[in-house]
Amino acid sequence: MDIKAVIFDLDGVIVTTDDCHYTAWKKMADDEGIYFDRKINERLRGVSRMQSLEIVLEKSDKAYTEQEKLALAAKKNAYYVDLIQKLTPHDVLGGVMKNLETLKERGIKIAIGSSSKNTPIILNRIGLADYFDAVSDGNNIKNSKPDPEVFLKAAEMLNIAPENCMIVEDADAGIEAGKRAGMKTFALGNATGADFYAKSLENVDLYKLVSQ
Ligand code: B16
Ligand code: MG
Repeated sequence: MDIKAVIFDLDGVIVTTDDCHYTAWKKMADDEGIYFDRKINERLRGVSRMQSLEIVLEKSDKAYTEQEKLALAAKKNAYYVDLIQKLTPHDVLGGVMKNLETLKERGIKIAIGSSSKNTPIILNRIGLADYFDAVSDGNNIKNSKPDPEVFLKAAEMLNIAPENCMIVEDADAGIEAGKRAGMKTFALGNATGADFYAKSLENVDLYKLVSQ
């Protein structure tokens, strides 16, 4: 493999914000009397805020106007932003810092490729705001995962060809995006269909893998 950069998804890979997303959607759905559970929440991983809302509303009989939908998404986001204020560097997932440090030391570029518009807040809270060589997120893309745009933008920012990049993802939508971008893919947790897989980054040496 000739990997020169590793692009990390944020929610569910670097930090445990996936649970904050669940709690915030659940609260919004309960307010509206809409059924929502963790199984439905799995379908929201890596998917944009408005597309996530459409999935949540599948369980509702009410026809919401565009304006009402925007208000519901804003309400969920307010709950979510409130929850992520409590994040600290301790919430960075196991094995992440060790891998980031080794890749950096050995000259492999590291980037964020996240669908989230809250990426800057999260990186600030966990003390990694200036740590990555590039940050591509929900604020600079038109199409969210499984579209490859967020990863292609990250590669462009790094000035590295897509075939020399590997993405690390916890969502099927993200793995599909990485494949469509022409990159190597590493799946974590419940994500499937990737070139490589691990339950978490705890016992993984990404540098060793990419330098093979
Ligand atoms: P926001 P990732 C994604 O982040 C989340 O997995 C997904 O659940 C969320 O809907 C999306 O970000 C948008 O987030 O509402 O904060 O803009 O996994 O691509 O880092
Ligand atoms: Mg994710």
